Amino acid sequence: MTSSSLDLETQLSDLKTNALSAIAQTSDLETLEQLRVQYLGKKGQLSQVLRGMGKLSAEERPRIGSLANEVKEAIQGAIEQRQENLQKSQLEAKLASETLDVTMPGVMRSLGQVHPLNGMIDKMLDIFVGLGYTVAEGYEVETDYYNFEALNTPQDHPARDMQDTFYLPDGNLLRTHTSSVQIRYMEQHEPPLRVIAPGRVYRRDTVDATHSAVFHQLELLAVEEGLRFTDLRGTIKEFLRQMFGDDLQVRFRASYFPFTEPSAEVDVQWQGKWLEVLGCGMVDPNVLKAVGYDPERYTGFAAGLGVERFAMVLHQMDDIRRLYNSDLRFLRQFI
Ligand code: 2NL
Repeated sequence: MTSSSLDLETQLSDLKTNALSAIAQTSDLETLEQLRVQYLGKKGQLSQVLRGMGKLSAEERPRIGSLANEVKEAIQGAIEQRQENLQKSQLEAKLASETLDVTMPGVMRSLGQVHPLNGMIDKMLDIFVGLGYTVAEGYEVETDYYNFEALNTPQDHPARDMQDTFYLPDGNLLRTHTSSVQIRYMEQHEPPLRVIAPGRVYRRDTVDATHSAVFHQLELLAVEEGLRFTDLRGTIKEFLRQMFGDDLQVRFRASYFPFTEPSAEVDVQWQGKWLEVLGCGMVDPNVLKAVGYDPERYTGFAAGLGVERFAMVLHQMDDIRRLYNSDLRFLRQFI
């Protein structure tokens, strides 16, 4: 054995001892990687020692070679082992610091609620959809024709009084009822039809506890061969029964509307008093003619109601303005 082979043996054994001790003392993955480069890298300590192998004799070379291999594998193995341990303890530390208490209450979001007016409209739509009606919507700005003319209300009619309507500079107006929606619907469809039109309408009214210049209406319309006043009566009674409850007393009083003939106003017996809740009638033949229907073949019935009035009666409200000024202390009562 030559001195240089002994020398290399010692160097390799020292290298191994130092490396293993340094690896064992490492407490983070970054330093561990630095050690790998330092010992096993291309310019690392092991490569440097192996450079000395050139001086060895042919017999010594394989022995030192396999020794070097052993040292390399030992260091490699130690690094991998350490790496695994460090990764594992890092993960454990992370998990420990991020523990999640799945039994903790969540972050509550307040959901908001349906406004009593919309709640009332929803309830009405549900009832009429149950009776086979289709919901239709239209424009709040209307032409004179769709708001009045087609509804048997010509220019000189008392209901056309300037006082009753908001006119726009271009001659259009803010609709005073949702009947215009139904006129447009009839123009687009052939009987038989059942349609309801809910929506915002405008009247030139002075605002007080029971009047508003902007309010909500719901109108219904049915056109078919052979429809009679009893069909209207049965429909209205069923609607009111579902709104106010079973065993409701309902009264039809003769009345007048330009677009229906005959016409009636309907009262219900409520908390000991007769209360007017809606207007209705058989569609005037002139209205059917205006949309191109043959009034000899088809008859129709229609009704209109103010949604605010129903909300006020059913929720016992004393002032219509409470429905518009968004006071949550008031609105929260109607969940
Ligand atoms: C009321 C009365 C009513 C109608 C609305 C109507 C619609 C068409 C044809 C015929 Cl397209 N009539 N609507 C009929 C009778 C009464 O409303 O007091 N509303 C608040």
